[in-house]
Amino acid sequence: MTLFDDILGQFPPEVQAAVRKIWDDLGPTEKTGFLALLTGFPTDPNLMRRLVKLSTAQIRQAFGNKHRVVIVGPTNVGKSTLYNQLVQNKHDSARVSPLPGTTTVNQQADAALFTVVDTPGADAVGSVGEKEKDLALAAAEDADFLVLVYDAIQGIKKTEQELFYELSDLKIPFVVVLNKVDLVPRKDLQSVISSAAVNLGLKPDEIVPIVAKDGKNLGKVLLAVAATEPGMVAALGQALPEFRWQLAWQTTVRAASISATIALLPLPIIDFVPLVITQTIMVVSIARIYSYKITPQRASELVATFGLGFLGRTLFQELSKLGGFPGWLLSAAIASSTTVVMGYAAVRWFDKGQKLSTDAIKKLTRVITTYMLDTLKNLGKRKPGQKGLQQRVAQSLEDLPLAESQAAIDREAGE
Ligand SMILES: Nc1nc2c(ncn2[C@@H]2O[C@H](COP(=O)(O)OP(=O)(O)OP(=O)(O)O)[C@@H](O)[C@H]2O)c(=O)[nH]1
Ligand SMILES: [Mg+2]
Repeated sequence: MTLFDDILGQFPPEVQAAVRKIWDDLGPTEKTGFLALLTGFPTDPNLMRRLVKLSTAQIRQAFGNKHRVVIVGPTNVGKSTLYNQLVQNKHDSARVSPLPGTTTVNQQADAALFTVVDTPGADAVGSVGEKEKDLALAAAEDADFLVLVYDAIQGIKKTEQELFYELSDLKIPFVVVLNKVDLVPRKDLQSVISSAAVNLGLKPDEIVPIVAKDGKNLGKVLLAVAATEPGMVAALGQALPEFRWQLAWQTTVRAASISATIALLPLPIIDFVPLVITQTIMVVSIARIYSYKITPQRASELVATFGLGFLGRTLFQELSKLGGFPGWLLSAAIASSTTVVMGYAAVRWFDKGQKLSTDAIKKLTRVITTYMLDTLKNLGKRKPGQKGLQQRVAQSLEDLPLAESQAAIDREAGE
């Protein structure tokens, strides 16, 4: 048995297949680095299991290689228009027209690692458009991710509903977008979205309103892809440089919320070993978003050079002296804030080749720790559950005003 099989055997059964698949796709240097990372996990098997379970999505993001996004939906809803927005090369553009049935065959275009597929309308009733529907469904079955497009004016009726069930039965991650919202009067938009959601059995915030014609909210579509399918994040970042910061931020938030829950594990207060692993995987992911080649070993060296583990311990000691906060809350706030700063430092490094100054690191860590303590303190005195804490931390970080743009956080860091 190889070392890898040995380690894999300790993973929870539900993640073994996913990890095996990732493993098979890795090159030799990545394999060595990945093993080195895994052997750094705590030796207590229960602890290790919990950590691996927490990090599976992250691992998929750092090492996964999925890249086929298929756009599907009824006829004339704007699928080809959306496709053209995603395609980088103008000569790959699809034909768009007000006439239903414009697209009759599947077509695909490459954008770096990222392949987008446009399909004909898939809402055939009876024999009209049957061939087109079959083509669209065949492409959908082969997808890593589906973008389901509907028309805000046409709404979701029986045919649209049936198509939705057919596609969601494929068990492929998807996002639902409601196109042409420019044609909906502003005051009606919320109710149009709500009724589409009701008809699809979704929550309103699971539907992304867009204007494919001018690209409005395209970023939200991509972030939805990244949120549901971590294996796609790197491909998205490489294909669409203008969304890198948002993707990196989303990656950071994911890692930071995992870091916070590590603080709930029965470890010696603020044990940074598992944190370093989470942060290393995050750094590998961010590197991939910026098309920067890095091995897991090199990433963990980088994590060490920023010295955030040390800073976290110091901060923990300082703040515990003040009293007023339970230990788990302090650890959670510090673990998440140091992870955020690490993520930002990684962005600066991969994006601009600049190392964040020690002062900037200290300042940002303090600001974000204070913010986290502030937003988490009303969780109460009782230790929250893992899921609850993870969600709260993610939500707080999504609301963090600093994170609106890279420029905003640059300013706060004084860089
Ligand atoms: N107002 C408005 N019109 C749009 C928008 N997106 C697409 N359209 C228009 O809707 C019509 C259909 O667009 P297509 O992109 O061809 O739609 P499709 O889903 O590919 O259509 P088929 O290939 O026929 O299934 C065209 O006239 C587009 O200009 C939008 O966001 N707002
Ligand atoms: Mg079309």
